[in-house]
Amino acid sequence: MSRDVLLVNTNQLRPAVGPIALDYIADSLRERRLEARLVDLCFEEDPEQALGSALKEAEYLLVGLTLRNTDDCYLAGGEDHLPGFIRLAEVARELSDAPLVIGGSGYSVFPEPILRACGADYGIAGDGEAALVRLADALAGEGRAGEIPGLLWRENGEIRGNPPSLAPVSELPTRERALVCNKRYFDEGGQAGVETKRGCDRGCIYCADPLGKGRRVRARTPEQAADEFEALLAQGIDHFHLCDSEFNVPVDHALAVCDEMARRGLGNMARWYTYATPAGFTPELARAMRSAGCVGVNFGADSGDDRMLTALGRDFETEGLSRTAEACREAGLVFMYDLLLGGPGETQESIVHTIELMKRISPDRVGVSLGVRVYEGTRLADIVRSQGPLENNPNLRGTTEGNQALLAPVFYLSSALGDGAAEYVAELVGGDQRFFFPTAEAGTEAYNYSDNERLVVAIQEGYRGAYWDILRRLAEGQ
Ligand code: B12
Repeated sequence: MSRDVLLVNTNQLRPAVGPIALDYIADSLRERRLEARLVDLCFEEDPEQALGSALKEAEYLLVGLTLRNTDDCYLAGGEDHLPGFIRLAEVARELSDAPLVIGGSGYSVFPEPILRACGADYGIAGDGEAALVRLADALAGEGRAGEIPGLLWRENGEIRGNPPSLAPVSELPTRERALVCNKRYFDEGGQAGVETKRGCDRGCIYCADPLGKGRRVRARTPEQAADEFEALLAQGIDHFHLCDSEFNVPVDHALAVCDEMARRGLGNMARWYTYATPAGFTPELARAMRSAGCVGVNFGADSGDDRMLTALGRDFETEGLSRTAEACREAGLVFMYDLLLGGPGETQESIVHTIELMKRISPDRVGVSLGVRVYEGTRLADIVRSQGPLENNPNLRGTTEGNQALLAPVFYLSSALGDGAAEYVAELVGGDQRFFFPTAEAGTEAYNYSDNERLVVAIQEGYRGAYWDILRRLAEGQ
């Protein structure tokens, strides 16, 4: 029986973001003497044909498809990636008898409905490394599938599933990052991803991260994190984006990673960006991050109105936004505040407070999302359900008919804002260059990384780094 596993990257968005998940899974398969092969549809002109050829080339123990994004999660964008993914799963089904397994960050938000929709044999929700190895073993006749954490399977016409794994990630093997062509992603996507921890214990009412990654933070050791940077530096990559939900949760681990990187002199070689929370973002941490090579931080600020911060389940106040800004400026970090407007309780008044505060604090960039994607399993979904049937809910935009699982893109946009919410925000922003806000002239490309031609061209011309920072430099002529 074949011991080859075919891993398929189905994400074709531009700029190209590397499927680090498949690198990680390959490292775990290799440890068990299973061979991972990759078909990366991101770089294929004709994805269906490329998938078909790979399937015909060999026999596989299993075929694994990754689904990174179900949609662009952006009301102004409105792209749904699921139909394309389902089509690829159908092609795999038609052309191969190997068991078909799906996983990924997008998949893990809706494991049951997506498995139902795409006809695969198995799904793995959450962590994929150990689970896929155990499934491969079981399919090879060495062990049982029934108890694998995160596994979903079909039984008598029903879908059954186990809760996802919350096992420590420090026990996973060394990350060699050898399956994916990370250098090509760097050349065409401007950066490589690195994960120093998994999971988030914060209580934001809308966030999907804890669904896929767990509500407990599980960290790599600082040495493991630094080793992974070194593995990618050795491949000729020197700009990175962390794939942690929030780098500074918990702060102790963030400081320890920075110390280890600085100790190895990586601060002079690697330039990296990350997400972080303003809660507990101290001047000491900002300095340590800068010494470790961090150049830019994207903070999920959400709102500049204390009432809204509480409503969204955030654990900081607007005053924390001013302090965080000072800490970044002092340390020489470029920073962006991401806003999430339109959530439960949002009013024109709270939006005025927010935009005014942003203009006062003046982060290097402010990202504005209007409308909050609703995910099953979040407190926001509970709020939506408590407001009655989706179809009649005046606070919802997007697909409200026949979308009980919330799988098709659907967004919360407080009805208190009336019909002209986007125009209202645009007026308050007033064309201020620091704000990424889609307008009729600029289009959603102004701030949506899923198929963004401006970024693709800039990266071809040599720009590197976080996309918001590339867009900033483009606007400032740097
Ligand atoms: C970092 C990040 C970014 C960075 C990426 C930087 C980089 N170079 O990697 C940037 C800023 C570029 C970005 C952009 C976008 N992102 Co983003 N991003 C993240 C984040 C924080 C981490 C993703 C990651 O790499 N995690 C680490 C890897 C190892 O985890 P993983 O991919 O989930 O893989 C594990 C499992 O899922 C599983 N698995 C994965 N594949 C497979 C396959 C098989 C067969 C199996 C069995 C298992 C399996 O095993 C893996 C290892 O355990 C996540 C949220 C989160 N905390 O995960 C959002 C997230 C993935 N992003 C999201 C979105 C929406 C986007 C954008 C579309 C936003 C936009 N409109 O512009 C773009 C898309 C860009 C693109 N080209 O794809 C959403 C997707 C939600 C959804 N409904 O699908 C997420 C979940 C955030 C959220 N909560 O809303 N993103």
